[in-house]
Amino acid sequence: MEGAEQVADIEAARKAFERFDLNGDGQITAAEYKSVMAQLGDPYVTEPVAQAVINAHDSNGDGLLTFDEFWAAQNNK
Ligand SMILES: [Ca+2]
Ligand SMILES: [Ca+2]
Repeated sequence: MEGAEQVADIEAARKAFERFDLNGDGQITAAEYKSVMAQLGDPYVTEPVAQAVINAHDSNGDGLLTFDEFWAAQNNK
């Protein structure tokens, strides 16, 4: 069942990613991250904080989080 669990995880991660990717362009910006965290009830995530979170997982350094980078972050806790 290891394979099935992996699939479930990636599907859950994709849903989470889509929740943050407000405009559906496949990348999470700091502004998107910030507004979703505010919706989730965390108003303390300011845009610089959001950018720092993204930068921590942004492996190609473009300041945006793709699903691949997001997924790698999920697997790297
Ligand atoms: Ca986006
Ligand atoms: Ca990136």
